[in-house]
Amino acid sequence: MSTVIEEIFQGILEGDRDQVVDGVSRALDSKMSAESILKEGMMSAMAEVGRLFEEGEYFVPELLVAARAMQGGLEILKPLLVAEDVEPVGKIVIGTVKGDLHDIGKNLVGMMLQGAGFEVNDLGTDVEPAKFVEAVKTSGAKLVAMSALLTTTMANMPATIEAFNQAGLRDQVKIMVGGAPVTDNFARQIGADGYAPDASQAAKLALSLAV
Ligand code: B1M
Repeated sequence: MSTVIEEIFQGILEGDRDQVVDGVSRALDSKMSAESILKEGMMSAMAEVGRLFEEGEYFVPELLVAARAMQGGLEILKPLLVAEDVEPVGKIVIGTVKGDLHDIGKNLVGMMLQGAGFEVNDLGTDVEPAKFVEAVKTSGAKLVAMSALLTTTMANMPATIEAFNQAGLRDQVKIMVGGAPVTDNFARQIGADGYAPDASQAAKLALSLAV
């Protein structure tokens, strides 16, 4: 691991937003790609934070400061991941399902979708099924992306699909799902139209569903 990547990694582990922001800026100055900074420095650090939490070394406050530091780095990378001045290829509604407050992965997916040319309507976190339906009605979006990070909140994915059924809109939208506990098999079981394991594959999937 290069020194600057190590600094970004440590900055996230220690919840030091300034160190992450500074490290990401310097890594970009030294011509590292946004993708490698994201993967090697930031996502690997978040995985380590999760491991430390699982082992009882970290608690929720450490998760929160790590997330804040990660968001600081993402703000700098965002312009490089998001395409500007391109004709939208379609509209997509995205959100983290009801009961779930995790938004870093969902935000990354949103950025990649924007990078792929989608107009993204981000509903945020803890999104009720009815709010997804309402957003599709008002925006006319043909695609919906749901994120869940907890095994307990995954159940709100089929509940949201059911809300589209109830509203008579299921045939008019393609629904894709993702997030750490979500699998391709789960996506099929709940009747989603697609599953993506990470943000760049989510953008590819959205493009294939949009045609
Ligand atoms: Co929480 N948390 N957390 N947490 N947290 C996890 C998810 C956990 C795995 C940690 C652990 O135990 N190892 C665990 C879940 C266990 C489980 O359900 N199996 C957990 C827990 C238990 C909890 C609480 C219950 C803790 C508590 O209160 N006791 C609590 C729940 C709160 C709630 O949501 N109601 C909680 C709270 C939090 C914070 C709020 C403190 C914070 C989130 C802050 C924020 O998001 N703004 C937090 C964090 C930071 C984590 C970990 C450490 C990191 C998550 C993250 O941002 N990863 C996480 C451990 C881990 O993931 N290893 C953990 C980086 C991100 C880039 O990856 O989100 O996976 P990810 O997104 C990826 C892919 O999954 C995919 O693409 C992304 C980029 O490649 N993807 C999609 C995501 N969404 C997609 C949608 C798509 C497609 C792909 O649509 C098509």
